[in-house]
Amino acid sequence: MSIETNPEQSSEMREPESRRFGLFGKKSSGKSALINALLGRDAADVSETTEPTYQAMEIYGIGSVTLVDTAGLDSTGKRIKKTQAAAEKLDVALMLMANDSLELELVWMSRLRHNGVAIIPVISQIDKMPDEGRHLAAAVEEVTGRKPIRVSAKLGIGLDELLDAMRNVK
Ligand SMILES: Nc1nc2c(ncn2[C@@H]2O[C@H](COP(=O)(O)OP(=O)(O)OP(=O)(O)O)[C@@H](O)[C@H]2O)c(=O)[nH]1
Ligand SMILES: [Mg+2]
Repeated sequence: MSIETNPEQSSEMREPESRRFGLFGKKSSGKSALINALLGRDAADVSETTEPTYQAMEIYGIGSVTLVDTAGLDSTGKRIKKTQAAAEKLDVALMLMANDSLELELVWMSRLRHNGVAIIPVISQIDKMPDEGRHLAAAVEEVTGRKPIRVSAKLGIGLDELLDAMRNVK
């Protein structure tokens, strides 16, 4: 058995007990920026994610977690296949939504749930929205029955609430 000596290091390896959180959303929905905001440093590539990347972090109350950054849900070919493969090895999915076209997100949420993955719906980039994402959050809640967490990776809004949700997810 191999042991990860530096949990801060980006790695595909993980401690056996670490929970896996995958970040999903269309291209440019802010997945990598949110990972960086959660980690408090520039760890994920904010230009383009071609395949799943793995970052370890400690969350008080959970311990070590692995954040899996994925290619956009609107990717095609090899990229989306890798995202599909990554989705099968997750405990929790953060589903990022930054606009009101939600078809792909809804399909993926249903697929993930079917595979036993818990879902945390997230409205991202709320600093860009005139009402800070309230309307979009209400629409998502109406369709999914879940109240999304509204975040801005840029301004650091909603991160504590998101960490709470990550801590408390069943
Ligand atoms: N204003 C604002 N811009 C953001 C926020 N989050 C991300 N961005 C910007 O939006 C663009 C896309 O962000 P990324 O984090 O790269 O998005 P992504 O979902 O990882 O994109 P892909 O890896 O291509 O799928 C970048 O220019 C970010 O700087 C945010 O909360 N507010
Ligand atoms: Mg990215």
